[in-house]
Amino acid sequence: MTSIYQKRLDKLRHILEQQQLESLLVSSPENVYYLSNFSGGEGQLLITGEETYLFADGRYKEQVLQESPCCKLILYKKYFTEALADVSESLGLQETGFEEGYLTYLRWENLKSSLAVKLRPVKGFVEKLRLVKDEDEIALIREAGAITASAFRSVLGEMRSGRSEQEIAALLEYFMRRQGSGPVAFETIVASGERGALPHGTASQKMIERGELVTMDLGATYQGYAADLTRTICVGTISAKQREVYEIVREAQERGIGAVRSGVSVSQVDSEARNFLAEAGYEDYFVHSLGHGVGLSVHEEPRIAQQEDLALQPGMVITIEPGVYIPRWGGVRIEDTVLVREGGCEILTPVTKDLVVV
Ligand SMILES: [Mn+2]
Repeated sequence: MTSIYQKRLDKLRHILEQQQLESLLVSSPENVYYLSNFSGGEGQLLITGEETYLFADGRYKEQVLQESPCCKLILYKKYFTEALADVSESLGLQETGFEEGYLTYLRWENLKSSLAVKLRPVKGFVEKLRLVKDEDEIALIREAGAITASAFRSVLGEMRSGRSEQEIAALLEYFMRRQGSGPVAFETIVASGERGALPHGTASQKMIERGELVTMDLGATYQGYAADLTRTICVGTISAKQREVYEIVREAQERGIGAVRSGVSVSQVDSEARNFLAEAGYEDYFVHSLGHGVGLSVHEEPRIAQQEDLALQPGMVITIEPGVYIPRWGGVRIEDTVLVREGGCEILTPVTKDLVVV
């Protein structure tokens, strides 16, 4: 039986052939994990036409043997670049590609001085494969989404005025971890009252007060795969304006989700939500793109934005997250992680969108 890793490596080798590149050095920890199942974070892969070498230091020996039987382990004592030079020389390699976004200047200098091979910068080879998720990946993101949604529901019972944003963020992260999440996918956002006008208002010491909207943006991980969920709720009492803005953002989000299906361009999906906000007079308060891909990274390709030109495919996992941010007033954002299907999409972060007032 061919493992999923073998399948992914075969696809990557096909890209290397097309690019006439005989070997590739993979340095991004997410890409290493994607191709080899090695989760240690400090391994590097050298992929040739026939073999996959995993370079790691002694701390990871047992872990590599357990996680990555498909790779040839090269343990190095001191310098990765020296070990890589040895392997390259023994294989007689002429040229190696490297991921230009994941090599520090120092390592580049070391590689240049110790390697006899020609180095070619490449971009997006593995990311291109990661764009469409396979069934194994979808199952993991679905689990991350279920954990995230469950933690959100749990925190509603703990939400009240007089608690700080940080306290609520800590509870959200605790609920996620307790329900099986790995390290959370990003710093949890809890932004109440006027702070809700900050799209990325990470939790502060501010106390939550009655009559305030509270935006919570959270994401669990499951075996490395992330989910991303945002809801805005209200504490105590709600004003007519708060309700109005909420319902407009909700409608924009539902229109965005309604547009998601295989074959539709990402800019079209963005437009569905953006045009509705424009009709309602709130376009200037929607200051970011509609969404992004989710997988091993919480922000990855594709971007769901005006300037992008890409058609959705079944198996892509993206967020739909319109928001309205009004300075010195507050904000509302509603976000789901969804799986693109042929005729529509499946929501992977199942939480009510009815306005919750606690
Ligand atoms: Mn997001």
